[in-house]
Amino acid sequence: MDLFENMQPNKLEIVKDAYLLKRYALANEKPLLMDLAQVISQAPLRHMMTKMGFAMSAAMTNCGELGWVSDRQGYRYDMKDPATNAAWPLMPVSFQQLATFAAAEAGFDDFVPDACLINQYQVGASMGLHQDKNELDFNQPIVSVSLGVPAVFQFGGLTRTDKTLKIPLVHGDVVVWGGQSRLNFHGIAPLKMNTHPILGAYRYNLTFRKAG
Ligand SMILES: O=C(O)CCC(=O)C(=O)O
Repeated sequence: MDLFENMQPNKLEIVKDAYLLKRYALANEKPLLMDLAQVISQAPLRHMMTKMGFAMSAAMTNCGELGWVSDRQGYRYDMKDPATNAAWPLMPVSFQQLATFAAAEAGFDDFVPDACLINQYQVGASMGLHQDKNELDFNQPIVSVSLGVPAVFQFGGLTRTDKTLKIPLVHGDVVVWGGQSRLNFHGIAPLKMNTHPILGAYRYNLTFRKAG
């Protein structure tokens, strides 16, 4: 049976308080992609280290007041890019607006993110199941934008071993979760080889959070 049977075509409820907004980011695609390139040129993508000393599979950078970083000391938000000791690039207006509007579309009004983590996946790259728990206020939702080649988003429950739903994501899709699903485990299955006409062999993900 289709996971999203009997739903509106563009706004699909994944579980309570979690929505997939199909192709939602395409309305403002051009500025979004230009701003993405600009942010990456200011704060280049890099493979951060885990606490255990392994390089993360996705390459990452950030924009906004706070950036998510990982190194041998663990995960945290930092106002500065540890590679340069400079502030992260400002969050572009196209990013802010997309996050705020998408959150409202999913029922979370007045979301103003202060952190945008940018993940770049190449073929084979993945993100293991995890919870987003470094933020101060779990009443704030998470807005996650997919760009580039398709991927499979895994969305589970409140424990790591809960069954996960497998949600195919394509360029422009936005997933928003909060409320009862704010702390659900989620991840990305290894990226399959593919090519996007603008972004090439890569998938980019923008994850917006109110971290501080
Ligand atoms: O790439 C994605 O769609 C998910 C990213 C994610 O879960 C994260 O950055 O915490």
